[in-house]
Amino acid sequence: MDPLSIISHFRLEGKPIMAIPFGNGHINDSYRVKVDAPGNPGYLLQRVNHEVFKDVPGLMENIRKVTEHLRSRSLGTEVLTIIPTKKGELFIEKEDQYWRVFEFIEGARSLDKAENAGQSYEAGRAFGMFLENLEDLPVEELKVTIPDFHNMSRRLEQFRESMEKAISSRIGPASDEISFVNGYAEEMEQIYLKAKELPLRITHNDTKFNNLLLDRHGNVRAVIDLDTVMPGYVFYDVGDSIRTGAIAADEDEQDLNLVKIDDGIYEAFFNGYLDAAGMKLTHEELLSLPKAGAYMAFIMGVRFLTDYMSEDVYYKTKYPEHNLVRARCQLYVCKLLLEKAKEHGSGF
Ligand code: ADP
Ligand code: GN1
Ligand code: MG
Repeated sequence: MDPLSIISHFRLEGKPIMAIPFGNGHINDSYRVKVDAPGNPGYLLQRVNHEVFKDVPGLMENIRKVTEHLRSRSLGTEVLTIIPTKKGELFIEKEDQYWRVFEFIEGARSLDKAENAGQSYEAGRAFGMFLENLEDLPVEELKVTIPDFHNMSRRLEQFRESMEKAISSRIGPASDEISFVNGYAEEMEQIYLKAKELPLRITHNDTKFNNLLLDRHGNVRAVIDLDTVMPGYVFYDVGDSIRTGAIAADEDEQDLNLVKIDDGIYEAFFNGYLDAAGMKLTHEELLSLPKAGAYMAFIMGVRFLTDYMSEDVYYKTKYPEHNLVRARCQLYVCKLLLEKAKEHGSGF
């Protein structure tokens, strides 16, 4: 369906004049929509990936609750604003495709990794505040939008199932990555089993660095991509930011010599997160944090590898080996972050 015909169903100010594909997300299709109303920054139209998110009404209801709750707090950041349809719905369904609209936050950037420690501190603080500000929204109020999203046991099971069905031309080039996953599977699963004792809180669950909008001074304008906000553990959020924000390379870097931890950025993220939310965390939660980045890098490596074996059905890819390259990089990131956690003598 044409985005411009879809957008006409929403309650906009002005007349839409163009819809341009936008952003670097791997899941949804996003368009920046410009309108002819003077001074209006326009809108972000998204086709929600219904293969990934089976319950779009539940997901949109989650976002409504979370954004309303955040708006009622005194925040330093902006909150996503849902634009309803002309009939007052949170989304529209046309030909089994689901569309929604947010106000466009203008003059902000999303970066794939932090450029300096200042940005990283602010990112940590923003995600910490996100946790803190949602503390009094009961966890049970939110639907689980993707079951077992960061469940290591389930992700490893899916990986093994994909291996059974994979064609040999996909298994051959991935032999090193398959060995790495098999070698670390038990250690990583143990972390998950221990995590199940931790308090279940409302977490974002997709805190990669480009799910923040920053202003030109490196301050956070908004936490975005709220599709996976649901019950989770704090170390998921800390880990996903660390594996993306604190590595001096892209998530899909092909030259592993360029993949390094930036210690200043790494420490700054923890400082920011703990300054905002540290007082709320239990002793066990604090103990879980040093290995968080390694855990999340490993689970992403497993998921990218699973998708490579399944011939790229989940993530958007730019070339045939893209998922393998992503998996290779993330498993390497896992190795680096695990070494760092062990240096610090992580007790989790
Ligand atoms: P995906 O699930 O595909 O990652 P996101 O919700 O993260 O989708 O959106 C994709 C990109 O669009 C973001 O990385 C960001 O650059 C941009 N974006 C998302 N929401 C807004 C918004 N309200 N205003 C401006 N840019 C946005
Ligand atoms: C996806 O939607 P996006 O691009 O922010 C994925 C995350 C992965 C990430 C890897 C719903 O995030 O879990 O960490 O790609 N989101 C979903 O880059 O699967
Ligand atoms: Mg995103």
